[in-house]
Amino acid sequence: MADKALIVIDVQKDFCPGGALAVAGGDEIVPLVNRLIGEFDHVVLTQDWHPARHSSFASTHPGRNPFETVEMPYGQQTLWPDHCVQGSAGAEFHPQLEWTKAELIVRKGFRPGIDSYSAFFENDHRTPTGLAGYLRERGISDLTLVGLATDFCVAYSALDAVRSGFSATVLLDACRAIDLDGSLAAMKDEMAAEGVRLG
Ligand code: VGL
Ligand code: ZN
Repeated sequence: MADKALIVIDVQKDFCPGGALAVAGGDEIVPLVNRLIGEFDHVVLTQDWHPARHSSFASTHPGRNPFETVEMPYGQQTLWPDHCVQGSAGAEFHPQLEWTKAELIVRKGFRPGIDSYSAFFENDHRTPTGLAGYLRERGISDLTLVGLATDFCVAYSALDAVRSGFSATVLLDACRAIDLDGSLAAMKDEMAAEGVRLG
């Protein structure tokens, strides 16, 4: 039987209520995510991990505001409030997340000039994080994804998972969305069209 892993995306303080880029209800998923961590043999976490003055921060672009879009060398990029700065309290995992069992923590978004929503590739869709190789080498082919935010880092990760040859299920009850200009519906459609199972 295919080996399975739970991929827990960005369950960090800055994406929970009170955080710098709070996702509505982001903290509500923690009990369910903890239950899933208990059930899976293999658990991988991702951690959004930006240097100060990261190019995805609106504050880095004079005259720009959060949630606007800019053109970057690799394509369109949404600008965000400063969040998940390396070593800051906001970049820590949610205090109730039972993360100690995780076998790997993938940090992403650490290159100053490029954002990385996906756990597999940065936003140029070309620069790998190394996660695909790690999973393949370990014989893990069946992924269940949960976390924050459904329509950004979870969806990008799930799409890259199927495009990289993994099977991927997103458990929507264990995710919460930012939902910017209809992004949740758009990303759910795209995931379904590309073969991501939505559970
Ligand atoms: C995320 C926006 C910026 C996410 C990360 O985890 O979905 N969204 N950085
Ligand atoms: Zn980020």
